[in-house]
Amino acid sequence: AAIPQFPHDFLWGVSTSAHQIEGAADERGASVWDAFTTVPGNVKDGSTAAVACDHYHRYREDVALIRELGVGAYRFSVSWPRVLPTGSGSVHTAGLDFYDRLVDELCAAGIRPVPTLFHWDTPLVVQEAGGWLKRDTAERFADYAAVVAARLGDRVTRWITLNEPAEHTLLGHALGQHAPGERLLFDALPVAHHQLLAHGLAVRALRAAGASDIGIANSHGPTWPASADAEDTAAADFYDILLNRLFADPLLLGQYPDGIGELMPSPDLAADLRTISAPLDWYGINFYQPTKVGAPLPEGTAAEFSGVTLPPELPFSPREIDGYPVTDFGWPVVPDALTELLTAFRDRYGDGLPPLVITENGCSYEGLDDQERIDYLEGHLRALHRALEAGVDVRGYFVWSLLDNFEWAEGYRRRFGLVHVDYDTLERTPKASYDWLREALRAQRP
Ligand code: GCO
Repeated sequence: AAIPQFPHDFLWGVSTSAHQIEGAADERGASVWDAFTTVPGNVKDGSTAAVACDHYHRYREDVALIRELGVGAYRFSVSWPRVLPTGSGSVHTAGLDFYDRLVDELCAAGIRPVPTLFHWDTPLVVQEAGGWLKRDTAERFADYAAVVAARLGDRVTRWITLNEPAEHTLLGHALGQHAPGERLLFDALPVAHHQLLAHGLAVRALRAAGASDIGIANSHGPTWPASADAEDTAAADFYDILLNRLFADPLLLGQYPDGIGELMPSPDLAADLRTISAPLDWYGINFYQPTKVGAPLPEGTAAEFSGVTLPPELPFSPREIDGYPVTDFGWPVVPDALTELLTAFRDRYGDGLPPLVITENGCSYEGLDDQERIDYLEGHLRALHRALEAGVDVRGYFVWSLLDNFEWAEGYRRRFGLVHVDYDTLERTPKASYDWLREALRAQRP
């Protein structure tokens, strides 16, 4: 079955990230993920992204795959340590040249390049100087944004500053299950503030370079209380603040959720919030699943969800969402939650909400004949269309991901690609979902 008719100027795309697909780690500066993956146990299959999909050398073939798919845009990320090996100072020319060639290849194929400037691969030198716990990193990031915009800004108009600062804060700094492996719990909150500040300063740098189409991509999902009991609804509300509002409120309302602001390290919080809430041209949402949350489990056991183990010290505990199919990753498939999320965003942020773009949506399943991925994508596109019909202003949709790739702490075990990658031969093979999406897009009226 085809998918509903979307507006004729709806932006269709696919998403990837540098560390997850590029490889060629020996041709760039080190990042926190290179260091993290060398520590035994950090990556469940013991792998690293030193080679990954070798996109760095095979990008022409991958651009051809994007072109044949028929999407109009490609969201990738620029590796900060590939452009500035120590995070600042001298530019690694060969690194910046790679993105120059990639953008030219995309433009020649009639595909709009949509670079994300930060997708978790902080230069290791920046991390060793304090990383996102240090305010100065926000300034370094803005300088890096200016370097990239100066080189690519004549062909790139649509920019994304950060990818999922919420997950990078939670997994990378509060729980230590992602790079840089800090287990700070609530002492990780400054990481949120400094990423938001970096975003605001980068917006300023991009506008100074002439950019006129700027967004951010953050992970969001509805948080459902485990029960109507007060302690469960309070826990779900708290998780909603940490996952959703901690970032969206400063960006879209210019204020932190109640009680959070005074926890943030800032010489002048009001001034920082003015920088953070610089007007956006659109807001990107990465959506995968809803989360069910309740009060901490009585026995205080750590609770596992979507591959993440939350320690008993946190004032909430995730709960299984049963009654729905689950992906190979154990993530529940609940398309209606996307409609719920988007209408809730519209209701919460009202006029403060710029146009939305789904910057990531996808699922992990094995196999080339991936009917489950077709069902997942079709279900979520129908749910997205219901949000459009309810009046939510959504302008685009990007599938995570073009290629099977390095799935962070899971290594290569989780396959999110429309295209299969054989990691021994690096051969790409389009899956059934690739063919399905290509036909579905052809059926969209121009
Ligand atoms: C992100 C995401 C991706 C993941 C995808 C599946 O940060 O945008 O984490 O990098 O690969 O969400 O988990």
